[in-house]
Amino acid sequence: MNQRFDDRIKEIEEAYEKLITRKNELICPGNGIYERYKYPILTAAHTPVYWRYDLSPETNPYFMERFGINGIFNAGAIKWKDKYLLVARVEGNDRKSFFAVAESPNGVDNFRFWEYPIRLPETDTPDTNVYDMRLTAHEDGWVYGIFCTERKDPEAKPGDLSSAIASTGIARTKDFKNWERLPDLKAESQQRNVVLHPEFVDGKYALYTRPQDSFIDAGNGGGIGWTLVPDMIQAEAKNEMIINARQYHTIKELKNGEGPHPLKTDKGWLHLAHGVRSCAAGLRYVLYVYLTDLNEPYKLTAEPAGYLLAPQDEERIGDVSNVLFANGWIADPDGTVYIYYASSDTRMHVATSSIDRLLDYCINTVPDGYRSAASVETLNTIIDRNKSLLKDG
Ligand code: M1P
Repeated sequence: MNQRFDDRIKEIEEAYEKLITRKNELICPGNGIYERYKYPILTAAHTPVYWRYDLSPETNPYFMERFGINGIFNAGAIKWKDKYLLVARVEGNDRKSFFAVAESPNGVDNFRFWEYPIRLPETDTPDTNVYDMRLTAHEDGWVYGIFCTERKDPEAKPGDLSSAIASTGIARTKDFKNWERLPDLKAESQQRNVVLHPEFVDGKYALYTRPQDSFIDAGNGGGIGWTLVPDMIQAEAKNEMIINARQYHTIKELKNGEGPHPLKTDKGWLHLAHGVRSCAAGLRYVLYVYLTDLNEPYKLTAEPAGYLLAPQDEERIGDVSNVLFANGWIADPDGTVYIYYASSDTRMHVATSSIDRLLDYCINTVPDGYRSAASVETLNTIIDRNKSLLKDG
């Protein structure tokens, strides 16, 4: 009999169950474009107790953690068999990330991890770290998981233990348990934030890319790119064309990257992306949307000024503070959109909106005028119109 063990296991399992089954609450009235929710939907504490602890009083008499989880963030998302699935980036205390599926019956709470994390096959050059999977149920019948694979830079000088190479890993599945690993995307530059478009374009697979000069810096990378590849088994990014560029003094001045794959709407492809700028506090990551042509998804048709979502309150703080990042969203048949976003490389949240609202926001919000005076003009137009309405009313 080990009373300490028995008390601790009971306390920890009860707290876990309470956390997992907690009902989420909408934060109202919101800004009309989307609503946030009160509680994060996935945190390190949402990982099963039997992942973190050895449950045997013989080998773990103090009932202590044997495998620490540091954070859960940057999850891909998909609706599958009527369940909302997130393929989350799980980062252990050892700084290695891996993927694990968490499932919810309603998309906003009660997310529960499947028994085991994903056992992702490696290529001949093993990945040091894998993260940020984007899921695409492609019209070819496979669900693709495209992710970043990071390895030490073979050219790093002796003593430089930080330089790394970011490439794009590709895997596919039909059940989220068994994954087939395909060769990494061949590209001239380092790549992160690569996303597969769900439909063939001109009979080819279409990829959103993010060419970058080095592991962190986009450098001359220019923005979100687009490339067509004849097949995913020997995928190579050639003739990348920038479809959503970075701009001076905007939310995406330093770099940007496609989020999840765009949603098909009757007004075009609706995209979610992140934009990064530099400031005294470091890098600030926010989320924004843009719209492209239905038949030519590489042609920009609308882009509101500024961000859709930026870190607020506790979202501002975490392992990498002042960061919102999204690589998953789900559109239900009734038009509800679940935006899954991570804050500060630490935890996952959800915000809800609808296709109609996001399109209205995208099309009817004035684009960036790139000058203070242009912003004042936009604001004055709104005030003038409202003043005449108030007078008439
Ligand atoms: O730390 C913020 C994000 O930094 C990277 O994103 P990007 O390549 O656009 O700068 C990624 O490492 C991402 O996982 C991380 O959330």
